[in-house]
Amino acid sequence: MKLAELHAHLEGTAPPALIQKLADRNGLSVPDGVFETPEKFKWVDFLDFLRTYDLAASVIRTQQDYRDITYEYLVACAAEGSIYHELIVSPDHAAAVGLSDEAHYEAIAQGIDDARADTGIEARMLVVAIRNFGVERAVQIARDHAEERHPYVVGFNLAGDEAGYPPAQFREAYEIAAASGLGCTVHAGEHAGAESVREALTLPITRISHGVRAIEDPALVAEIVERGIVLEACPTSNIATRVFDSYEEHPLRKLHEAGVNLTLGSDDPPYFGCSIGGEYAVARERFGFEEGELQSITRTAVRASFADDAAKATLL
Ligand code: ES4
Ligand code: ZN
Repeated sequence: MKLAELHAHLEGTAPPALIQKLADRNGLSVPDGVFETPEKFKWVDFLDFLRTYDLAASVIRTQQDYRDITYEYLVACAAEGSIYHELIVSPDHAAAVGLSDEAHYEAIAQGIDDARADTGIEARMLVVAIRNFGVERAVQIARDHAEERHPYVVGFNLAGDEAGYPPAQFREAYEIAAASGLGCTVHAGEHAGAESVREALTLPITRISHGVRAIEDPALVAEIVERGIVLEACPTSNIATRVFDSYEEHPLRKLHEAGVNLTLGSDDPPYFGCSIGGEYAVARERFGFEEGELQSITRTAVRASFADDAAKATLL
């Protein structure tokens, strides 16, 4: 069984033990309020999660740190049977610790190359703008990647506070990113509803990060199917952040039955208590997906990935 994942935030893949190790190595203490226990991050709701995430990320400082996070995540995923990952990487987090974009991507690329050498896994990066840093910053990030960029940077995403910053505000950033040849996806339909997904569909995107609250509007689901938009569903993330109360309430199966092209992602695995292997297990055990359907989820992910065709051709 082969797995693939288009939706995990790189800083959000580092478990508490790795965050502690990086802090120690950098002569820092992990800020108060990051850990609930030595094994568990502490957060109470989505906005608090974003705060905790930024505090934990503040001890990730060096190229070695970014290489190690990338390597450790990909090797762990390879052990679960995964073959391909798109890692959401944040120029804002790199800038906050004084790393240039070039140094940041070179370090992550080294982690990808080392993980490939040891396990055969493949990965690429999606650069992300964080909504709550504003429209101008998002435009700047799109411009910064429009002309020259690391060859492993293949896409553009938008994350952060969806409810406070609707998708259409970021149209200019998306037009720049798409025109420059980056594949585009956007967080929508997670902490805001169908209207946010509808707005997202006016951007030049081929995928939506989450998008699952499209289920609130059947005509919108039909449009997603008709346009072949791929949803990067992260069911355990959605339960953890209370988008849905339980797996029983989650629309994964309904979206699949409506004909939506779905992929699976872990989003921020140690924060939400999940992994890519775990999400495939959840799809099988809680949502009744059969082996053939799970394999088609992986094929959808490879097809919808923003990697170049030569890289994709080696995957399936
Ligand atoms: C996110 Cl800004 C950010 N970081 C990590 N996970 C996220 N989910 C949505 N926005
Ligand atoms: Zn996400």
